[in-house]
Amino acid sequence: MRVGLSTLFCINKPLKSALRDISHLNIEHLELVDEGMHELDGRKIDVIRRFVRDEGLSVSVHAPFADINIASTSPSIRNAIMRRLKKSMRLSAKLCPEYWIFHSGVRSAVSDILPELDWKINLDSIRILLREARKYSLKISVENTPRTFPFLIRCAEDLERLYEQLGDDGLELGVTLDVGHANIGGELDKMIRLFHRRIVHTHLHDNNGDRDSHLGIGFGKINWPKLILDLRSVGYNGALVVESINNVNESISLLRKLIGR
Ligand SMILES: [Mn+2]
Repeated sequence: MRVGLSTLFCINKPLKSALRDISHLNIEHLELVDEGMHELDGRKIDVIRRFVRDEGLSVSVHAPFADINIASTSPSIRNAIMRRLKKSMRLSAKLCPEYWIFHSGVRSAVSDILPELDWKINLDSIRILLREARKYSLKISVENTPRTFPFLIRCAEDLERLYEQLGDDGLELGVTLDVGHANIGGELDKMIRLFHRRIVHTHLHDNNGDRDSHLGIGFGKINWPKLILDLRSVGYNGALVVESINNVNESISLLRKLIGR
């Protein structure tokens, strides 16, 4: 397992100065968030490529997520969203990331009147993303989202349904276990038990089980020593990506201690 860090906490800072700050931290993996001031373009890709080479880091990319709904029931809006995601994939592929991580679609104001339509569109969109990823040999992964938002894939049951319906296509789709999100649903143990064969990547942040507060590791109620033991016992050997908004330093130190680095 490697200690990683998401740029989520610094997407309000210009990329170059954010990377300068990150270079002082003791990490082995970097997750770039394709959002805010770090929205990917050719120039930023060159900067990132140089940085991760010089620092000897492995890389992942978090897909755009603000205003993104792959289950949008409006064809024109969904087209724009899919174009934005395809652009992210095309640019991300140049970084040879371990994974490109995305969120499921979201229920909308018409979901109650048109039941199942958003789920069907969500499934179609995931198939399109998988096809696009194949073009670039890019590996992609879907993240479990918090119960406090109307996402379509939030809990183990949603993921089971997704994989059941994806059939063979599902073999190419990994799961990013977001530990904080799973904790809100009280499903951390269940997620690991049911999906450890599919979990290829993780996001780590803390909370008190009530809302998606993205606290530093050890600043909420998650039992971190147990989590590390559980991940170890299922043979997880991917990145542990700190995705807190505050206390990034403390989170990295605690995590290093927990995995014995
Ligand atoms: Mn996450």
